[in-house]
Amino acid sequence: MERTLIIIKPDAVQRGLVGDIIARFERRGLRIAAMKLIHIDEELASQHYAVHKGKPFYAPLIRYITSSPVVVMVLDGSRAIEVVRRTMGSTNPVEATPGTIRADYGLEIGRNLVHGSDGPETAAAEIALYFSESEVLPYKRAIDDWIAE
Ligand code: DAT
Ligand code: MG
Repeated sequence: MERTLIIIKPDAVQRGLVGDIIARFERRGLRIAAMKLIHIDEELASQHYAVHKGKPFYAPLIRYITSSPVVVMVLDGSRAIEVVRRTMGSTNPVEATPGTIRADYGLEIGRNLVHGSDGPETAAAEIALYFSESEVLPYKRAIDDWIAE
C-alpha cells in the first residue's frame, strides 16, 4: 500500500473540473485518505517547489499555484504513486497520452491541471507539508476486497 499527494491545481478548480478529476482517481480504486480546499501561499509554494528554484519557469510556476484555491488530497492504494502519475499523463499535455487527465483537458505545460508526487520520499514529504498525521484517515471501505487481492 502506497500513499501519494495530489493537487488539483488552480486552473482545474476555476474550470470546474474538480469532480471529474477526483472521479477518475476514485474509479481506479484509489482510496481518498485526506482532502481539503486551500489557497497555497508563497511560503508553502516555495517549499513545495523547492527543487525547481532557480529554473526559468520557477516564478510563473509559483504565480500559477498561488493564483486561486486548489484541492489537496492524499490517495492510497497499491502502487498509488505510479498509478496516479500514469493517470495524470506526462508533465507537458502536448506529450501526454490521450485518455490521461493532462491530455484530455490541457494544452500547455504551465496549465497542466494536476500534481502527483513522483516517488515514495517526495510523497511522504509532500503529505507532511499539507496534512497532519491525524488528518490522514485510515478507514476501510466495504469495496476494498473487490479492488485489491
Ligand atoms: P510534474 O508536475 O509532472 O511532476 P515537474 O515536477 O518536473 O513535473 O515540474 C513541476 C511543474 O513545473 C510542472 O507541473 C510544470 C512546471 N514545469 C516543469 N518543467 C517545465 C518547463 N520546462 N517549462 C515550464 N514549466 C515547467
Ligand atoms: Mg514533480
